[in-house]
Amino acid sequence: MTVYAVGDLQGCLEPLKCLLKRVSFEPGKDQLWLVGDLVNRGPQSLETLRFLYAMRDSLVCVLGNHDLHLLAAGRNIERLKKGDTLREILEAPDASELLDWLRQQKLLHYDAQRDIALVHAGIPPQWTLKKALRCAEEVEEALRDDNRFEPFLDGMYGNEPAKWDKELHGVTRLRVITNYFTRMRFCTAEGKLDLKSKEGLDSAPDGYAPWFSHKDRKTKGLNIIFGHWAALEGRCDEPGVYALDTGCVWGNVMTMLNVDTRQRISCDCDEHGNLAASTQSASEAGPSVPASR
Ligand SMILES: [Mn+2]
Repeated sequence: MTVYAVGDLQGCLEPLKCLLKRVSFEPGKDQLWLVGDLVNRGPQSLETLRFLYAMRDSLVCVLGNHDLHLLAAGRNIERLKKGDTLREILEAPDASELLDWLRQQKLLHYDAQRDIALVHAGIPPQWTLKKALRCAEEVEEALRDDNRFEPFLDGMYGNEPAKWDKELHGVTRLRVITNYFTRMRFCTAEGKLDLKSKEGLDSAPDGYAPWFSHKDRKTKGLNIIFGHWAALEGRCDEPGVYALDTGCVWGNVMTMLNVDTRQRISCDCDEHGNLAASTQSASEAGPSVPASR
């Protein structure tokens, strides 16, 4: 069995199919890890979700902010926004089956054998892995609980409080946890979030740094795969931390990491809709550039 992890799909199905083909992915034998943001903004959100659902036994999936937004829209808790491409899912005859599967997914996955974690945005610097897993479980339980699902979705939106406090309770507590795992980019060493800056490393507000670069980060030494931050273009200098969102939906490439060998490959669509692909050795940093460009 080989484990592959892929960056944010956002409804881009063809590049995903291209990558799976290139690694000769065998469902039932190999495993595909998804960093979340399976849908939205891209051209084939419904088809992507159906494709994944059909191979669900070969997947490990963590949820991203766009996936949670879809779940909220599916319960009429949040309206679709300009630029959302989720309506086709909500109006599909198999919508409830797809969304029921989605809400069973995790916020944080840890593979003990490989000592590697999978998360959409990141793990805040002040949390150990053990603490992070416990917090993720609190949200995962609310997602699966019919009585708590809608109150959670309703209370999930918002940037405050900006920082974790163990005394927090109810949906406020779940909101901070969810913001860490699904929306975080920059924070302070104590884990105070800035959710406004979305650009690259040089856009950090004073006193803030990328979640992974704080020197006292308690998950140092743990391998972590994350997505969400397209402006990093797949570059992350922190040892053992793998950035996989290479902005496929924004016209760039989709990146896949062989979790066992750490080799990266990527696929994109050129202007004629043909797929291009390239391979990069594990020692090179950053996303690979398609051979056609
Ligand atoms: Mn995201």
